[in-house]
Parts: sequence; structure tokens; C-alpha cells
Amino acid sequence: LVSRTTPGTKPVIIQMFQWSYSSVAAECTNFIGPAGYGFVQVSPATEHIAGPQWWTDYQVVSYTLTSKRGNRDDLKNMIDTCHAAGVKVLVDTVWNHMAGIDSGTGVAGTTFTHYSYSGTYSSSDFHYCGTPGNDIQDWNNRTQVQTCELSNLADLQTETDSIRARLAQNGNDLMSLGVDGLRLDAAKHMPVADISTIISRLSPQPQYITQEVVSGDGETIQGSEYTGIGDVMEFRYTTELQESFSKNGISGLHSFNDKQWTDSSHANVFVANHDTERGNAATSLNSNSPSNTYVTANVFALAHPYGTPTILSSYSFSSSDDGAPNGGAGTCSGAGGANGWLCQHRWTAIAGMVGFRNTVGTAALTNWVSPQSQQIAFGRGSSGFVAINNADSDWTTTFTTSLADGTYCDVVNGSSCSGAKFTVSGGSFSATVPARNAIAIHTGAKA
Ligand code: LAG
Ligand code: CA
Repeated sequence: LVSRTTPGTKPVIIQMFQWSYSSVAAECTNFIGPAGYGFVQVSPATEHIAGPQWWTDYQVVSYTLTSKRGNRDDLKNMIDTCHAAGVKVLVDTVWNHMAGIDSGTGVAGTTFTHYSYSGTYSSSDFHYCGTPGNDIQDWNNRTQVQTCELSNLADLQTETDSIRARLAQNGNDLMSLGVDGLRLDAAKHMPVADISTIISRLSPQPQYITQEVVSGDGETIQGSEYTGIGDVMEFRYTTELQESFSKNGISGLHSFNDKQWTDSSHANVFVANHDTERGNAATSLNSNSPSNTYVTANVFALAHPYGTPTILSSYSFSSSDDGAPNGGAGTCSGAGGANGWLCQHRWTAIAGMVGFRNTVGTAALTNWVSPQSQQIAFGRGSSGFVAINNADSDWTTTFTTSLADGTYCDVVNGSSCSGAKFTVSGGSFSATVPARNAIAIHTGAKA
């Protein structure tokens, strides 16, 4: 495999969960490009089952590039428009399985029954692992996880050349439209050798790949197995932030080097994704989390050097099955959402911290202080400094920093220097970090 660059000078990805292609295109032009995001990640592009729920997208019925987000032309137009705005496009890609329901007609008109998808696959193309319902029962059994069914979804024989060829054809179709990279759905359910063979057949090679491998410490299948292919979504980070910000305290977040997690250069990190934000066991923070913790955790993720951050941009829901509001057209207004959409990527703190991340680059974490378990502050070399106060009272102090003398704008609570200003003099500055809030300054935002 050729080595792939991880996101570079504009590393931040936005997961545009369920946004229609035309709405992503408009948002690339209007906000995402100018704000300095590097990538948008869109929902699966392949034809899927019909229905109002969001998760229809993960039940593939053919590789026609028509989904509820738009058709092939809409996809191409979005890619071109986002590129013109300096934003690259990642597509969520479902290679492990096909639809799990008994029968139906897909959103582009393909008829199917379970294990038979007209024009694409027939029953001999799937695994039947022999467990009851052919479902995964033992999540510590590698063979079961990779050849049994995830939620009844027909499991492709990805070890065979014909299936690999068909999946590579789907990948090359995406690449031919100008797609820059892929999010590989259910990667844990496919052996590394299967994915690498498919990826090796793509031309051009994807510039970025992130893989969905949910692994816990000591589990049989580990994300680290997959780092030769690309990045791995590190779900333990998501859990750590949720536990730290909502109960344990944040002082332990200095470094993750002592963990068994994916190494920093291969970890794709997120405060929430579309699965965890609706997780029944509160597996992550989400926009309803109390005390502003969703925001302060995102500030942390964008400030800390571990991993490549993805920001979720999603919508409010009353049932976890609810599909996108407003007919799927993502809409934002000012620094927030509209018509049911949340537009987290526009929130002042998050957009401000994207500028911080782009400015500090790979600068080392310096000048860490944590006077108590709910307060942390650190610098990123001589380029930026952040302080996060997850306690219930204000934190007024003098911070030691490597920033040069000057007056800097808080990018968490203001944009274009509309918030607080802090003056660094002789390697220190004084500030009040409001309760359950944060401040951040960097050399790209001086007064
Ligand atoms: C993923 N990553 O590996 C996605 O992030 C996750 O959102 C997908 O599940 C999963 N893999 C399969 O691609 C989603 C929903 C499931 C849904 C599934 C297929 O979280 O709830 O399952 O997509 O649509 C649904 C029903 C199941 C049913 C299944 C098959 O909820 O009860 O068995 O469909 O009919
Ligand atoms: Ca599989």
C-alpha cells in the first residue's frame, strides 16, 4: 500500500450527518471553506433501502450512486463545489454488508430480497456462519465478528476475489468523481487483508481513510491491526471525554500515551458521532449534555494534539430512529442551526477552535497546569494556549505561556475579536475563565 497522508494543515473533519449533497455544497461555500475546515464526511452514497429512518443508509441494495442525499450528479456537484472552497470530501462507505430486511425496492428502484440484490449479488456471495440467525453472538470470537451478521445485515464474502473486485469497482467509481477519502463502515467486521486488497486496487489512492473499529482494552480485534490501511476511530477517547467531563474530572487528560489506544498519528477522535449521540447507554456526550460539557469537550478535542478530530454536525431528534429534518436539506443560521439542524460546526467555540487547530499544527503540548481536577490549561508551543474550566465557579489566575508579547482574542467566546482580549507580557497573562467554559488564544487571532 502507498502511504497515505493524514490530514495536514487543515486537519479538521466535519461529519455532515444526513445532510443532502446540495446543502453540503452550499455550506462548503458559505461557511465550511472560509472557516478553515479541511474535510466534510457525508453519509453513504450507494443505493439503500427506502424508509424515513436515518439508518436506511447502511442497508445497501446496489452500488448505484443514488441515496436519500441526492444522485450521482448532485454528488459530483457537491465534490466540485467543496473543492472550489478548499474542502475535501470523505464518503462513508459500506463494504461489509448489504441490506438486512426481507425484501423491498431501493431508493433508485432496485428490487431485492435478503441475500439477492438484482444486478449485484446473489445468495452465493454471502457468509452463513452457522450461529442462530447467522448473527454475531460472541464479540470476542474473530471468526464470528467477521463472518457472522451484524444486526441481520447480509455479510459479504470479502475474502473472495469476485467480491473484492466488485467493492473496488464501487471505490473506483467514487474516486472517479473526485472523492478524496473514505470512512469505512463496519471495518472491524472485515479482515485487514480484505480491506487492504480492495484499497490497493483504487486509483487514485484515497488521501485519507478512517475506519470504524470499536475496540475495548483486551478485546480480540484491536484497532491497531488496521493502522496500515489508514486511521482508526478511537471510541475509547470518546468514552474517556464523556466520563471525564461529566463526572471524573478532566485533570487526567494531559496525555493518552499510557493507554492501549490507537497511536496519536492514526487515531481519528470525536466527542460524538451519529451512533454515540443516540447511544442508549450514554456512550458519549451530546448536545443535550448538561453544563456546557459538549462544547468544552469539543474545545478540548480541537486543542489537544492527540489524533485527528472529527466534529459531528447533526440534528435534534425525539426518537433515535428519526431521519433528517427539513427534507434532508441542512440549514444553519448565524452561529447555530435552523429547521431542526444543530450546525455544531458553526458554533462559535467550535469554529473558533478550528482556527486554533490550524494555527498550532503539530506544536507540542507545553505549560500544562491543573490546579484542581476540573481545571486544565496548556499551550501548544509558541502558537496557542487554552484553558478549560469544568468547575462551577470562575477561575481567575495568571497563566505561564510561550506566546510572544501581544494582545490576543479569545476564540471560544467570540469571533473576529468580539470576545475577551488577553495581553501576554513577558511569558504570562492573566485571565478569568468563566465557570463551565473555556478560553483559547493563538497567533492567528491577535487584536
Ligand atoms: C456502522 N458502523 O459500523 C454504523 O456506524 C451504524 O450506524 C450502522 O448501524 C452499522 N454500522 C451497520 O452499517 C445502523 C443502525 C442500526 C441499523 C443498521 C442498518 O445503528 O440500528 O439496524 O444501521 O440499517 C437496523 C435495525 C436492526 C435490524 C437491521 C437490519 O435497527 O434492528 O436488524 O436494521 O434490518
Ligand atoms: Ca464481515
